[in-house]
Amino acid sequence: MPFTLPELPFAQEALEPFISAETLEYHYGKHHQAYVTNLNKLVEGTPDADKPLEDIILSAEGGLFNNAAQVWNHTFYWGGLKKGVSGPSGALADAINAECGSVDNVKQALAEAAATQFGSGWAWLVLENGKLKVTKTSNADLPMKHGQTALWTIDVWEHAYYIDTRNARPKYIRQVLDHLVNWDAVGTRYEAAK
Ligand code: MN3
Repeated sequence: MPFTLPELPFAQEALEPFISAETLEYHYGKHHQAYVTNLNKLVEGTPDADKPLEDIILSAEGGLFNNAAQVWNHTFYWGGLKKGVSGPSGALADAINAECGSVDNVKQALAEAAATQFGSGWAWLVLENGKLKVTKTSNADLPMKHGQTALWTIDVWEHAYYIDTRNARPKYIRQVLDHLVNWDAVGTRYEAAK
């Protein structure tokens, strides 16, 4: 069965004014869709056509890996965004305070990783050997290729922010970290992974 573009977990206007509906029209409707379309072309008629997405990501290289990983990365990115979630709670909040000192420290580390990722890529909050860690990856690369469990990500490809903040990547990063982190989703992911 072909891979399909998962539905966005929010309305296209839901993240405004920080991420516009126009950005989502292109980023979700064109870019994410293109990765799905390309992935389907690459696996058609091959044994990968019937494999789960994560199996393809873990075994593939080159164009197949890039498209499969980008399908996963974008679905994961959307799932971590929501306007108006005040902050982490429960076990995630406890772990952040114990391991990182404060939520602000985590946000600062994510902002730095996202701003200093040279060229296209992603910054991540991951779980590695049971501990929280902030990382960054280039292009389509992602934590599962490195034995880590992703908890949250921010897309720093130019297509993620150029419509809204033009060349000002740090402004996009700051707005996402201050207003759009779905800490409830991060908490659920943490509970499932720890
Ligand atoms: Mn993107």
